[in-house]
Amino acid sequence: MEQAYPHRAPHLRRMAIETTLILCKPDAVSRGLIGEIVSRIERRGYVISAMRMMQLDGARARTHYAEHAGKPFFDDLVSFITSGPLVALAVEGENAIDGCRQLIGATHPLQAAPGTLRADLAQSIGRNLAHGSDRPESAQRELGIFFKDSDYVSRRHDLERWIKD
Ligand code: DAT
Ligand code: MG
Repeated sequence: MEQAYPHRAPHLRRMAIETTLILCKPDAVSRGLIGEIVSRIERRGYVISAMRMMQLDGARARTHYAEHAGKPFFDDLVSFITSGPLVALAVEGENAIDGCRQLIGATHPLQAAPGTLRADLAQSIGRNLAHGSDRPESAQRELGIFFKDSDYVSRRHDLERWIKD
C-alpha cells in the first residue's frame, strides 16, 4: 500500500491528516452554541490546533466568501457574517475536511441529515451556525485568512495517541 506519510510512526503513515477551518458563525455565538459545536468536533476525535474569537470586517468577509461573490445572497451573507463575533477554529484529524462537513450537515438545515449540527439546531440557510472548508485548497486559503503560523499549537501527540487507522 502507498505510504502517504513515510516520516510518521508506522500506524500513522497511511492516515490522511488534514487541517480544516471551522467557524462558529455569529448566530452560534449569540445563541450560546460555541460549546455545542466544539464539543461535537472534539467528541468525533478531531483536535483543535488554533482558536480565536473575533468580529470580521467586510473586506475579510468578502475574501473568505470570495467564491460566492456575485450570487444573489452574497451581500446578506457578508452582512450576517460581520454582524457579531464569531469563533474560528483550526481543526485537525484524519479526513477532517469531509468529516467536519459531515457533522455540520448540508447547507440548508432541511436537507441536513438528522444528527448533524444544522439539522439538530438550525432552521434556515441564512442562519446555519457553522462553516467548514469544503476541500484542501479552500482549507489552506481560508485558514490563512484567520490564522498566522504562530497561532498554531502542535496536537501531534494527541492525534498519535487517540486516533487509529
Ligand atoms: P456551506 O456553508 O454549506 O459550505 P456554501 O458554501 O454553498 O455552503 O454557502 C456559504 C453560505 O452561504 C451558506 O452557509 C449559507 C449561505 N447560502 C448558500 N446558499 C444560499 C442561498 N441559496 N440562499 C441564501 N444563503 C445561502
Ligand atoms: Mg462552503
